[in-house]
Amino acid sequence: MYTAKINELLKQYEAVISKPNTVSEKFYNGVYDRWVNPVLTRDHIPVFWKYDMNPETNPYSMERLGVNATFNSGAIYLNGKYYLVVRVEGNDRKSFFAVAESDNGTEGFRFWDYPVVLPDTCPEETNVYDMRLTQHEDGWIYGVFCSESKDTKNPDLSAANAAAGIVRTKDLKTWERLPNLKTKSPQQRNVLLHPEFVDGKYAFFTRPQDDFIDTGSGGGVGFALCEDITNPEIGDEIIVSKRKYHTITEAKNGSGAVPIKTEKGWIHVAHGVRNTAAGLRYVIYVFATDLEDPAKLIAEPSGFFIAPLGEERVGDVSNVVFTNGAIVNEKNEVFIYYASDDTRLHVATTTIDKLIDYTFNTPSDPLRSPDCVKQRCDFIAKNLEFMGK
Ligand code: M1P
Repeated sequence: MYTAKINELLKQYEAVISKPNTVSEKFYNGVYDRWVNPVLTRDHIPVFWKYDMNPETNPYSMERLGVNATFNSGAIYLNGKYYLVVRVEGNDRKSFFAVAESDNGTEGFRFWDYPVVLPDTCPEETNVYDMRLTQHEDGWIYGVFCSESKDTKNPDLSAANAAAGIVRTKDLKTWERLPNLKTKSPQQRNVLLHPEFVDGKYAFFTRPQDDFIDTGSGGGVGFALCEDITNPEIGDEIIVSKRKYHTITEAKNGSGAVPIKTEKGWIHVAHGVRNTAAGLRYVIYVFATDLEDPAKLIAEPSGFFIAPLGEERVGDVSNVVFTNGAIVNEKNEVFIYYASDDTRLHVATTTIDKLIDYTFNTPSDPLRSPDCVKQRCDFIAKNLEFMGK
């Protein structure tokens, strides 16, 4: 029925999907485990998404519609299964969303037969990416993503506008598109919907930015309330996690996974960006906000939580790790899905207890070298005393 080559590709695909994953023994920090294999790569894309399977119309078994990358994924746990809404990027550079499903969250992710078909309600929209999935207490699952359009007012061919697109679903199959979020800031990316009402209103974590790439006057991760999700608009944004000079968030930062509710506060796994001679470096960091007032920062451990390591350092956009999805299961195990280099998707696992310990017992950044030295000396001194030296 198929050519020999297509049969071989189908076998290779099944081998990729069924490859077992294990915790990496090369990496230890006590905070989380890294896993040896990425959970999704472009090799996880079904053969029939790329190849015309019919030998009559594809006698050379030629790839017709290639896929370049599978990365930044929203994540949700439903009925004991782990679902990712993945950013899939075709060879044509356009991204789209596709659902991949696994029984255990660390291996065996298989894409559903068709990608997500979003209602095409925005004629100017050219690209969509980085969906955050929120299981909201109103009963809907919301997907908030970047809706990118050409900036037609700017003669620069690369000039673009980023806005927060919003969809909702009950089953990840049928999606209702709501209007894009209206905000005072010229552009928005990395926006997510908080899972609970705050003062009876919908609450968004935002990332105000003046420009498509540069956040400019945008001071960091923002927060604002919204009266009506079907006509979504926010007013002034309070900056919750600030960009700071000479830190991992100096150039920009942005929300990542939907905040994780714990007994001590909402834990956010976000990203921070700094500039280097080799270009931007993206790392993942953590902060926590108050249970009663989710706009109030209550902890921000110093430095990065996850930085690109080993093979994670090289890809289409090197020196990048990025997250927009995490899952907590009924055993309080935490699965943080993070992509490296806009190329592939990995998982890091930990537990709620460890995440709380990390978030609330890691010292904060003293912001200046002399104070960092003092912080480390105090730490060493306590250890030496404990060690009897
Ligand atoms: O290329 C790295 C990341 O760049 C953007 O993130 P930010 O808005 O913080 O700059 C996003 O486009 C993201 O998808 C991408 O991974």
